[in-house]
Amino acid sequence: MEPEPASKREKAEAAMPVLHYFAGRGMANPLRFVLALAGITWQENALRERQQMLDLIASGHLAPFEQVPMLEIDGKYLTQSFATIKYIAATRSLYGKENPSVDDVYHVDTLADGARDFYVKFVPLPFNPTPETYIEEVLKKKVITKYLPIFNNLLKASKFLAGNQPTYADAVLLTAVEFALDVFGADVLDDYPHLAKWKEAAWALPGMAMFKGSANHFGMPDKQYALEVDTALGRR
Ligand SMILES: N[C@@H](CCC(=O)N[C@@H](CS)C(=O)NCC(=O)O)C(=O)O
Repeated sequence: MEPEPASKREKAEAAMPVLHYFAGRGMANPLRFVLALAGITWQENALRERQQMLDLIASGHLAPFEQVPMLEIDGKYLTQSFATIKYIAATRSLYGKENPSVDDVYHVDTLADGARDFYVKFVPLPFNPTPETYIEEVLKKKVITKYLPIFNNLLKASKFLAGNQPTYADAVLLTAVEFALDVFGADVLDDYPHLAKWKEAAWALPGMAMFKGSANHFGMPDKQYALEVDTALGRR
């Protein structure tokens, strides 16, 4: 096969979305899962040093809140992870219907916001000085017991959260369920058969299956990840 002309290749590379974040789950993971569901391939710009964060702030692309994740896509610089997720969902048809009504959008957004609330409870774990206590007192007693029964019930009547078509809410929930499984082990879903079945179906979706084996899919955050976040944010 003829090699692609440099200009064409450069253009394709330039068009590949870039996610600016740390090399780990954190606030970017729901967005990663939604990108995967949309079938989007992206590059990670892993922030490890303070200067990288300062350069991003200086570029103006983190305005107005000067926070990451920031996603470069469609010639735009998008910040605020859930505003970005909703942009992807709207532009890549992740509301489960071709022309969702305002009520359809509201319904899917509600489910995704609940899944986000579930997910964000795991985010502080690598920074907690007493993680075992946080797991026992917060995650086990308050978080798992609240969200797993709710999502299991929601999945009784349909294959995916908002019906028989996947939506971006499924991708957000999968981010949280993956974290719960990593912390508590496979048994955590033993009493939640609809959720367990849904999890298999969600991972089997075309974009998700490919993402799962890729370098953009991060495992449990470790001490090195926490160190890099603290360094890049100037907290140490
Ligand atoms: N609501 C924001 C929160 C993002 C956030 O808290 N980012 C942190 C890193 S995980 C950050 O950039 N902190 C720097 C700062 O707030 O100055 C989102 O969902 O994107």
